[in-house]
Order: sequence, then C-alpha cells, then structure tokens
Amino acid sequence: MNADIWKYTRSGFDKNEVITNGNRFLIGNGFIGYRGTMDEWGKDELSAVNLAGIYDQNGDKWREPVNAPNGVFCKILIDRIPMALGETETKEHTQTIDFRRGVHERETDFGKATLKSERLCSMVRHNLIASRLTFKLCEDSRVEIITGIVTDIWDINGPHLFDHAFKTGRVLVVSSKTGELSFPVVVSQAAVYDFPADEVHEMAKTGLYRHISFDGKAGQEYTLALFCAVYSGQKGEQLNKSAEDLVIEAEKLGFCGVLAEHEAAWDALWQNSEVTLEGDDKAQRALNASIYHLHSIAPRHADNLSIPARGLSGQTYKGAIFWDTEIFLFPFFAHTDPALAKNLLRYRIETLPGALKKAKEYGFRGAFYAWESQEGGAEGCSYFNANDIFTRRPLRTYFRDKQIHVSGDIAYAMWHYFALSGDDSLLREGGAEVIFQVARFFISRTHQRVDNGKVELLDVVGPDEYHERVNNSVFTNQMAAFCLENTIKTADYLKGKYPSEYRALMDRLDFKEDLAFCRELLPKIKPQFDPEKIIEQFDGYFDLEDCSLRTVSSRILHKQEYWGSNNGVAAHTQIIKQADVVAMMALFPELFSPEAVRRNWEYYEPRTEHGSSLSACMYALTACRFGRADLAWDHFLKTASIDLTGTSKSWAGEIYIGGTHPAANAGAWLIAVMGFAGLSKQNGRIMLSPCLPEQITRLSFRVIAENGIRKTVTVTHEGYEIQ
Ligand code: IFM
Repeated sequence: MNADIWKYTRSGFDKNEVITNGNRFLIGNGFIGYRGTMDEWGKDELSAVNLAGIYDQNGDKWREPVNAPNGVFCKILIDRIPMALGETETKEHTQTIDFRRGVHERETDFGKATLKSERLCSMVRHNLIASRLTFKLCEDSRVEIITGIVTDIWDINGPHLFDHAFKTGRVLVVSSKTGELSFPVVVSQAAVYDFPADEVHEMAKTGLYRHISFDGKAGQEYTLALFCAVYSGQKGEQLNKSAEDLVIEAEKLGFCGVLAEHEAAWDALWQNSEVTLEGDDKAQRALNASIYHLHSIAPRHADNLSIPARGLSGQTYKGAIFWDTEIFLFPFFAHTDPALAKNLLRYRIETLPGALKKAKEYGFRGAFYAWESQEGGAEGCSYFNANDIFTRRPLRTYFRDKQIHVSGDIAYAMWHYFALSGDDSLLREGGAEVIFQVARFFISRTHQRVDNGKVELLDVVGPDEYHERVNNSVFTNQMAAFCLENTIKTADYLKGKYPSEYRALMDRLDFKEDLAFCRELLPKIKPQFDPEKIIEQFDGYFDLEDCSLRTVSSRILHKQEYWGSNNGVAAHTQIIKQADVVAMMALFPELFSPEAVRRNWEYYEPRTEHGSSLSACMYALTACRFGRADLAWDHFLKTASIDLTGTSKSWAGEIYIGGTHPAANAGAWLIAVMGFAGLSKQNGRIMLSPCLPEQITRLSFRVIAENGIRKTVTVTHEGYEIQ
C-alpha cells in the first residue's frame, strides 16, 4: 500500500457526501472548528464556524453552542457565472486535509477557471482563520469576487445571534449578540490582493460583503488572502486585542507568515504525540487522522474548557461534554500533554457548582454531574432524546436522570491524573473536593437491603444505553466502589502530606461522617467477581431474551428506529448498544485475569451492536489483554477510520447525531499505545506488555515517563525498547 499517510483526499463531487465531508475535512484549533466545506458554500451545505465554550438557547429549543458568522466566505464569478461546486459544472475537483499541517485544501477546475484554496484555523492565534485562494482564467474575462462576513448561518436550534452591527472600511466587522445572555460575538475580515480592482461594500440581509471586480487576463494567476478573526469575549481569548487588530496583525504577517507559524505549532504537537505504525499505511493514516482531530479540538487557549462529544464539528449533542472526555480522551492527553489533561479536569472543578445543584434537584447530596454538561456544568440533556419514528412522539430516555456513572468517571480521571503524574496540584486545587463530593453523591444514592445488608445502586443506566433503569449495573457499582476507595486514599494522602489543608477541607465540606460512610459502604458495594463466571451486566440481564444481533435487526421496521428506551427492539433482549462489562474490564485491568477478560469478551462481543462509536475501542483494547491482536485489529481499523469512512450512525430516531467522534479518535490512540504496546505505568515507571498485530512490523511513540521526561517506546515482534 502506498497511501499518503499525512493526507486524505477525495475526488469528484457527490452531493450526498457534503455533510460527511464537512466532518472529514474539518479544521480547528480548540476555539474554532471550521467544517470542511467549500469557500463559496453557505448554510445549506452546513458551512459552519463552530465556537468552543459559548452557548445559547433560543426559546424552548435545545441549548447549543453558538456558530459564528463566516468571515472567509468567498465566491468568484467569471463573466457572471459563479464558480460554485454543485451549482456549476466542474471538470475536476479534489478536497484534501493535511493532518501534519492542519490545512484544508481544495482544487477545482471549473472549465472557465481553476481555483485552489488553502484554509487554516491558526494553532498560534486562536481567534484567527486564514485562507488563500488562487485562481487562473482560461480566457480574458470579467472577474467578480464576492467575499465578506455571512451572518445567515447554519444552526440546528438557532438562530443565536442578533442585533448585527456592520462596520465597513479596510477591515469589515460584524458585531452581534447572543439572544439569551447578550454575549458579544465579533467577526472581522481583511482581504489582501495585489491586482488592481474596484472594491465596493454591501450591507445585506445575509451579511456584510465586498465586491471586488476587475478585467482578468487568460493564464494569469490571481491570489487573494482572507484573514478572519472571531472574538467572543471569553477567558483565554486575546482579550487585549480587538477583532480588528487581530486581522491587521495577521495581514502584516501575510498568509505565508501565518502559515509558517501554524505549521511550526503543528509540528511541535506531532513531536510529542506521533504514533508510528509501520507495515500498514492505511492504518497509519487513519491513526494520524484520529490524532489530528484530537489536536484540532483541544482547548489550548483556555484553562477551563473541555471537549464536546462531537468536537467542534457542529452543534450535535448540544456541544456538550460527556464522560467521553474523562474516560476516552483523558489518557491521550495525560500521556502526551499533561498540562492540557489538567485543564480538561479543571473544567470539572469549575463546574462542580452545577453538579451540586443537580444532585440537590434530584434529592441527593454531593456532586451529580450533568450527563451533557454545558457552561457552568448546566445539564444540557433533555428528558426526551430520541423520537419514535412511527408516532413522531418524543421518547422519554433516562440518560440525564440515571446515567450516574458520569460522576464516578470524573472522579476516576481526577485520581488517575495524580496517579499517572505524581502531581498533586490538581487534587489540592479542587480535585480532592470533586472526589469527595462524588463519593458523597454515591453515598446518598445507595440503598441498603434489610435482609442481607447489601448496598445497591438501583434504577440506573450503565454505558449500555439500550437498557435503562436497571439495578446494580456492574460498571456503575464498580465505579462507585472505586470512588469510595479513592476518597479514602485521597483523604489519607492529604492528611499525611498537608495536614492543615486537609483539616480545612474536611471542615469546610463537613465531610467527616461521609468519610466514615465510605469505609463502611465500600466492602458492601464492591462487586465480587467470580473469575470462572460471566459477569452479569445488571440484575436480571441473563433472564432477558438471548437472541442474536441478526434477529434483533430483522425486527427493525424503519432504519431510523431507536433500539432503546421503553420498547425499543433491543430493550428486552441481551443485545447491548456498546461495551459495558468489557469497558469496565478495560478500565480496571488489575481486577481481571486475561482468561476472565477472554471469557466475558467472547460472551458480550456477539451481543454488542457497537451502536456507539465508544464501543469498538474497548473491545480492541481488551482483546489485546488476552493476546488476540487479530480480534483487536478490525475494531482498531473501525475506530481509527470512523471519521474518514463517515459511515457511523448519524441518527437517533429523527435526531441528527453526526459529526466527528473524538472518543473514537482517542480510542484509536488507546488501542495502539495501551493495547498493541500494552503500556501501563507502575509507580511512575513505564511498563509494556505488547500484543502487536501481524499487520504491524514496528510501533513507536513518545510518552511521559518518570519525572515528566519524555521517552520513546519502540515495539517490534522481536521485543521492545524504551529510550
Ligand atoms: O457518551 C456517549 C454515550 O456513551 C453513547 N451515546 C453518545 C454519547 C456521546 O458520545
């Protein structure tokens, strides 16, 4: 195979691919995500400038992140004929994403003219999008370029921006306000070209435009650079500069200057995070694509933001933060960029008030984190998350109310940050408080049986969302037990090392009695695993109809039908949506022998629909634990290429759930590093237990080892090296 491992290209135009290409070819820098759409496209093609950390609710529609006006829109007309893909006939067309440099490229031959554009969201200036368009005419023609800031944009539950104020001049500026809380969103645009032309400005209903026109010559190449700054007044943005200053600064650097510093920043990211898979170029490219997407959405500009479940690819899932971040994404950042991993967890510290409030609303104590967390930890998850495709009535789902494992997942990551890095600053800066409040929540959420004294968690939803309101989900109970245990460990650690800080925290939280509860409940709630038996996912799971995935699929009446909720086709069978018991085994490897993992894997895998992009990676990871790289391989390819193939589920009932898949992107890294290489850390030391697929001859990557030093790990079929 000789696929270019750093680039992905698609040729030709297929209108059915417009939405998935928007995801495939996404560029971003953690603050801005720009969908992979053409320069001349608009809201009908889902062009969008997705912003991190700013949300708005329009009426009683779902609250979602705000898309900014598009300041790199550009349409070229040659003798009044628009050079527009999908509208004008084309001879040739390619769209490319360059993973190494974070650059989107398109080349289109419209017959009358060829057009090339390069676009980037600067990895150095997080408010900046830059694009360069180069076009060549076939014959002398009148050229008109329409560019500017488009305010008529794609929203799922919008509109969100109002009161647009336009300012013309060398730099165009559109200042808007969000509807609910009047947050400012300011977009500016500078256009640089070195050919003589007339330029007039137009304030229209759909935005603020420049019309640049001139008589073009055949064979001559013309270049136009656009610089667009998006400013939303959030912490971490370049607050001392206006959107206008930002583009003027970029203009001075020129496109080449902006590109050069952007490439250098990307290069530095790859230095620490590249994973080399020799032997299969397509697999290598898919892994590069996965890591690329992680970097594109990592909020490096702020220390209090996290990563939404669909990254910055749109408003899907309300731009909310799920358990995906702590369980799937966190290990990648913890091993390659601990400062960023710490920031992601800081988001949970900052949003603790939201979690305390939610627990109270449900009649519990402590921290019940939002299933879909938005700013301030507000719960974005509605009571109805899917539609009955037949009656069109909303279906009541219980993710928001019952998926309590999310609190445990957060405390799990908080503890692991400390365990992996030895850095206790996060614990001291609020992490310990999160761990304590999560323990307090679980304490208040348990019931104790009168007859046998067993402590139970009733009426919950585990990772497998097709079975709602179950009792004693083994994943949830194990996560709760782990939290109680780590509350005790955290308390002991702080008490030993920082006694006065510890006392102050205990007093402030009035936590003494709860700590005693942790000790008392722990042995009673901790699931007991019989290594000879298959673990039952929840009480009564084995009594459900045990039929095949094929049987359940054959009962489907409509391809958009939702399988879960009260009466979905999977709800009363043993068919599960995603890894659940197996996910627990992946997260608590020390509790299970390879043989126990194999036994459970073989039981649950055929019963798993893999209806969530979070599923396959857990199966791949655990297959490596019992030495079956061959079983892991297909799940790896599926996970790593999820956003390249674009074939994953895009609908839950009638609700659009498409976009990029950060958890799977990180899952690909998890499989390669923690599965194929078998990386773990014991007392800060790197340990390896490789299980290399036959397709791979050499695997190599860098991770943080003892004392924060980066080491290079190389694994071959002959052995491994850590240098
Ligand atoms: O968090 C996941 C969940 O486990 C399955 N549905 C999609 C969510 C967001 O990725």
